[in-house]
Amino acid sequence: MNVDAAGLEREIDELAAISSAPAPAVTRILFSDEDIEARAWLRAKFSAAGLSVREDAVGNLFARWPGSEPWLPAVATGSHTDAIPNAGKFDGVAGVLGALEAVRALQREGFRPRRSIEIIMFTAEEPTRFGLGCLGSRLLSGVLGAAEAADLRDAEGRSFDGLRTGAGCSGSLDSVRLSAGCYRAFLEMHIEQGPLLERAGIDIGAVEKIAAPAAFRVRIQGEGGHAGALLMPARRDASLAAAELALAVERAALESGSADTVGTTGVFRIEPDAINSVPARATLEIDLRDTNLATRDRAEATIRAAADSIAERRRVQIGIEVINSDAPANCDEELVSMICDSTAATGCSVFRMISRAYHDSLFMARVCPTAMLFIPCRNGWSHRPDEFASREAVAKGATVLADALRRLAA
Ligand code: HGY
Ligand code: MN
Ligand code: MN
Repeated sequence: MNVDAAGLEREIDELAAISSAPAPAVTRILFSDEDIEARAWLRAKFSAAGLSVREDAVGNLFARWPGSEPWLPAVATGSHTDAIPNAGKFDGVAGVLGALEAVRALQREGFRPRRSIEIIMFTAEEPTRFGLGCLGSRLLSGVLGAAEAADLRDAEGRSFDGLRTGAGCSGSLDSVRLSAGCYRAFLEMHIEQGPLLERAGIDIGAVEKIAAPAAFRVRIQGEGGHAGALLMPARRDASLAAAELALAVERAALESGSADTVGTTGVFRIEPDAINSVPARATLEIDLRDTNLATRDRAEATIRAAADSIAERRRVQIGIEVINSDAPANCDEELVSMICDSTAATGCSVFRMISRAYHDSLFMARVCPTAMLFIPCRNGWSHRPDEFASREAVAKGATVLADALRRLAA
């Protein structure tokens, strides 16, 4: 299998340049000008490879290599190309362009698929725009309904419908959901976003399970006042209640009894945000994950209990809204072992592992048999401009993916 490692590296760099942040950072927010430009760039790449491209009502892109028996459920692969602010150039992109190069490598060697092979670029994997991640794959899998999606608004109050039609998407949201049995399998190649593969010197991670993400928006209402004249006993400072709650999130994760529980207060806003004004309001967004649902639910209950006691002690109101609360996904064992076979067939080392980040695979696992293959990234860094995967690591991932696609589509 001859993957064009240099060409793939060039394409990753070309796509990284379509960003609202200066290099080496990549920012490509859903339905932004950069996202729209990146979609056009990708469409051209898919067409140049002879794939037939279609886009659904929310901007999921499908690039199909028709098989000789096109009526059979296709083999799907892909990932996302949107990027959170000041991210890196491999998250998601490695799985979309790696899939494209895997298809081109199979074309170059004269492979003729019996089942069609379809590359999917999922819209909105990142939660940046609407606060909810995996919008495209949630709608494809039916986890998110059309009515809920239509209600989504971004921080400026712009509606999902307004933004998607502005980005050139058309069609009803009801038309997005995939029919059961539409795909034989779905494989996603992705950087690990953790340090295990690099530390162990292993080429490929065969993902067995994808951790369950939950996210909460917390609004805290205290009472503001003059920083000089309002004496301490009379204060109901929302920012201090928020600070205590953020520490409670950390404690709940550390004391859950499992190393797999992670809690992050990634958004922490206070108002009026002025040095000489006692904060009246605070907004937090909390990300809580675990590979085990019951352990995550217990951690959530601990955080809620902490919020109740903080609210009482500090005489503030604390409202907790669930943004999402998803179950973990098990990858399909037949596909996981097939990925291991493909690593052996291509001279790559492999070990089985868990994905602690969520991916579109979390939802595609509800549509069809699904598995992921990870490639190492430097120090496990991700969601930061110095995110890096070597040309060799990306090429090995594309090679193993190509071998797996050939097995599934033959
Ligand atoms: O947050 C995540 O796990 C993914 O990178 N969106
Ligand atoms: Mn990401
Ligand atoms: Mn990703």
